[in-house]
Amino acid sequence: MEILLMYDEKLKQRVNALFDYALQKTPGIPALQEELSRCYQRLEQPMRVAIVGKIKVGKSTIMNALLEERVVETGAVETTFNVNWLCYGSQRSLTVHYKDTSHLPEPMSYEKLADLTKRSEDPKVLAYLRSIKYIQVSYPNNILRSFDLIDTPGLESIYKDDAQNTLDFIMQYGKELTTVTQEEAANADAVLYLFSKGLSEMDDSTLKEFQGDVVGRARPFNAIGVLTKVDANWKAYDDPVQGVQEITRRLAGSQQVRKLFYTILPVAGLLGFGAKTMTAEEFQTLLQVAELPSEQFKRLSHAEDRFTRERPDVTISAARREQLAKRLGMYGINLAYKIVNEKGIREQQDVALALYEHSGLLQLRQLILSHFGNRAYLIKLSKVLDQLALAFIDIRQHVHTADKALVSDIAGKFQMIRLQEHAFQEIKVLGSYYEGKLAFMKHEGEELLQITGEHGSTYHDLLSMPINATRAELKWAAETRLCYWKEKSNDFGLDRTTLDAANVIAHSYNRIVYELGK
Ligand SMILES: Nc1nc2c(ncn2[C@@H]2O[C@H](COP(=O)(O)OP(=O)(O)O)[C@@H](O)[C@H]2O)c(=O)[nH]1
Ligand SMILES: [Mg+2]
Repeated sequence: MEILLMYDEKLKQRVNALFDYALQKTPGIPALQEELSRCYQRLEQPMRVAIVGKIKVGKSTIMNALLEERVVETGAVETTFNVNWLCYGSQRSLTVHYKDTSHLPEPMSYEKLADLTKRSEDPKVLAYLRSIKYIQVSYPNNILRSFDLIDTPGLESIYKDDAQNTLDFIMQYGKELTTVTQEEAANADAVLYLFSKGLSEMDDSTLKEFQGDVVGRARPFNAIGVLTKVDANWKAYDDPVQGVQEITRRLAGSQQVRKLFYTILPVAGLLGFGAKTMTAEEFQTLLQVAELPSEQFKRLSHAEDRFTRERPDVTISAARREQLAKRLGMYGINLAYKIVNEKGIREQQDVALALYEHSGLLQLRQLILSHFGNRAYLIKLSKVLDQLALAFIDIRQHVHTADKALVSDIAGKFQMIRLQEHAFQEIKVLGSYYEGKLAFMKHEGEELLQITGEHGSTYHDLLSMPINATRAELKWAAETRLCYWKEKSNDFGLDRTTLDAANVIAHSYNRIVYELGK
């Protein structure tokens, strides 16, 4: 009994019929045929989620953390020189796509990936790397069954403490990489925007960096903000992910953010990735560290350079300590010390799980899957309709006078989908809600998310009913909510936008009542 699936199916049928009609009517307009075919195919392909943010903010680390294995390179600025486009495949493989489209895409062995993403000093290699548009990587990883993940080089940025080679690199390639990243963000169906800030810098001006071109096209329903590297605040908070939540919640509630992002989540990406991929050797080092007397550990673990220094009084080699710091960060090491010594947890799997739980990654992963995953078709369709609308204007200008009316007719029919389909009305209401324009109570806002499929698309999910609820019980629940929202849509003390929104929600319930009554 999958209701949204069913509505999605109906919507899909209508959209497909329109594409078939448009293709059949326009054999004499090649530019239109090409655009229509491209968009038609696009709807059949997986949703594309791009990871965007400044260079070195931790994009590739989050990407690997979501995949729960090391697929893309992380680290020095030079490591993310190209766009990595990951999609599901039963075997690991890669294909290089070039900027010059006359150069056909070229399959290569997966092992080439690291070389293809690292910048080289050799001018010949460098010229070759710059000729690449993106690297498509097929990989057998479960999350890629839900959507493609696109790792971007990042936006130009300079940090006070950047090393000279980083500054040189950014001076030389920053603009180029910024352009590439912006293009990917614009082409993706949905985007994760990463940013990282010190506590003292976390105010509304934080969001200035998001106002430019990059998020020009972000809509709350297809964009999530991620505050990463929050482990840097481990001295201010016992649990930094939880600690900064107060700040991210406040930010997420501000008018400015509600227009851009669905929400903002705090994450310690490095810790999440390290916990998921900890090796037996790293765990052994961790257990040895946990055996250090508390006073000595405190002195050592205060800062990374102290922790990793050569020390005659510590038997664990500096190299192994350094490896641990690189993989878990000082917060991760301090947390693991507590987990082992205070909670008495000593199994690798259990320690890793406890660390992961403090990274905020589980919440991010679940949000991406529910928020993007459950609305995939609609998010893709929305993007396609936007692109088509632009293409129609351009094509109409260039066709013979005799064909202009035909192009307009088809453009109009596509436009009607957005205007008529209830799912788009729901998205419009979601938009108003995110922008804070609706006079809704808290539970009403939650209900809006529920009924638009945030938590799943079965009747039970939409109505928030227990799994064993009967058809009659579901229908009764839908009728009750229908009454509630109808009444609200007639409350003339409310503003027009809120009344319209209540009407749309009432209609959402009405559809369920109708389907269940069949
Ligand atoms: N402490 C800490 N370091 C991180 C975190 N995420 C990434 N890093 C480090 O920041 C550097 C840049 O990360 P990377 O993922 O390559 O950034 P990208 O350029 O945005 O892809 C690497 O040295 C990472 O180990 C984090 O959550 N905490
Ligand atoms: Mg990167």
